Amino acid sequence: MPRATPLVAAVAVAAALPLLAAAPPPAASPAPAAPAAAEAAGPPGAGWTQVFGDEFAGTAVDTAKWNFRTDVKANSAQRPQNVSQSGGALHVALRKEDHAGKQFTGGGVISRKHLRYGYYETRARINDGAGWHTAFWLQAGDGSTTFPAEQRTEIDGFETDSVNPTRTSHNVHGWVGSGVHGPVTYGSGTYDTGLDLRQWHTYGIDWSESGVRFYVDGSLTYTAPYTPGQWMHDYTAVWLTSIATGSLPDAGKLPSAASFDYVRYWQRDYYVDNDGAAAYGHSTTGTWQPSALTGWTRDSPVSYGCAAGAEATWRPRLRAAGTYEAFIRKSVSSTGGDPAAQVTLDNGGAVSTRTLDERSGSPGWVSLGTQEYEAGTGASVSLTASGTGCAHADAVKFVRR
Ligand SMILES: [Ca+2]
Repeated sequence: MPRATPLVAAVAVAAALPLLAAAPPPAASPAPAAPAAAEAAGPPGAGWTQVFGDEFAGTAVDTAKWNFRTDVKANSAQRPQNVSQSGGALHVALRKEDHAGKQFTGGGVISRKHLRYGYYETRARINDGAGWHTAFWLQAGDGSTTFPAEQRTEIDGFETDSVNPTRTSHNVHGWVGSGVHGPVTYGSGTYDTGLDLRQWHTYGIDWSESGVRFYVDGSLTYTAPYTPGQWMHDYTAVWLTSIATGSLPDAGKLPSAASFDYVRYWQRDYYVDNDGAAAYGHSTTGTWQPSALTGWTRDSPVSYGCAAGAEATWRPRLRAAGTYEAFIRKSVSSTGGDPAAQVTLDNGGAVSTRTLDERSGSPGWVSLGTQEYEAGTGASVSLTASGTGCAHADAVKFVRR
C-alpha cells in the first residue's frame, strides 16, 4: 500500500503569460515505437459496457472527441502542434522551444464529452529524461486553462514526474473553481511502483458512489474515499497530458514524447439527476421550483412541486440489458414534505406504484426493487405530487445486479 502524504505539488498555480513571437517550427519528435499488442486490464467485475473511448488508431487526433491543452503552466506552454497520432498511439511531444514565455512546450488532449461514475482506463508510457509531468486525469474544462471556473472534482489516475520514472501518485481533489482548492484532498502521495513507467503500463480509475479505486496493470493500488456527501461530484473530462514541472527539463533528452495507446470508459450503473434537464433524461410537468434541501451529492439540487399532479420523471439510458435495482433519492421535510407522493416505476412495460412519505424517516436512496430491463430508454421513474404538502425531486439510479 502506498504511504499517505499530503500532496500539493501537482496543483501549483502558474499564471498565463502573453504570447511571444512565434518560434521557428520545432524539429520533428522521434517516432515512438508502436505499442506492443497487449491485453487491456479492463474493468473489475461484470456488467460493464464501454460507452466512450479512442484507440488512437488513425493518423490525426479526432477533434470531434478532443480539445487540446493550451495552457501555460510551470515550465512549459502547451501546444496543439505537439500532439500527434501514429503507430496506434497518441503522442505528446516534449520540446525545447521558446513559446508563450516558456523555454519548453508540452501538450495533451481533453475529452469534449464529460462523464461521471464508471471505469476509465488508459495504457501509457512516459518520456525518458527529467523535467516532465505526465498524467491521466479527470477534471472539468476544455484545456484552455488549468483551472476552469467550473472545476470541482479532480481524480488523477496517475501523475508521474519523469525525474523518478518508477514513482507515481493517485489523487482525488475537491475544488471550488478557478484554482481555489476546497477542503477535500485524498492523495496517496508519491510511491514507488517498482515498475519502469517509461514502458507501457495500464492505469485504471474505478469511480463510484462508494469511492475511487486506482489500478496499475490490473492490480488495485490505492482506494480513496469520495462519497457524495464529501464534496461536489461534477461531470469531468478525461485529460491525457504532459507538461514541464519541477527542475528544468534535461534538454539533452529532447525532443521526446509521452504516449497513450488508448483510453476507454465503461459504465455499469446509471444515475439520472435533476441538474441536467432533458440532456440527462430528466423532465417535469407542472410547476417545480428550487428547494433549499441538500441533494444526494453535496451540490446536487432538489426541486419541489406542490400542485396535485405535478410530476418529475427520470429516464436512464441503459447501455446494456440486464438486472438492475432501481432507487429514488428521498428528501425529507417534516413539515412541508408530501406525505403521500406517488412513485411510479415503469420497466418498459410493467408499471408499479408506491407511496413515498417525505415527512418521516431519513433522506437517502429508497429501493424500488430489482428486475430485468432491456437496453435503451424504455424504463423510467416518476414522482407525482399528491397535492398535500410539496413533493421533492432529486435523482434516481439504476444499479447493476
Ligand atoms: Ca439532484
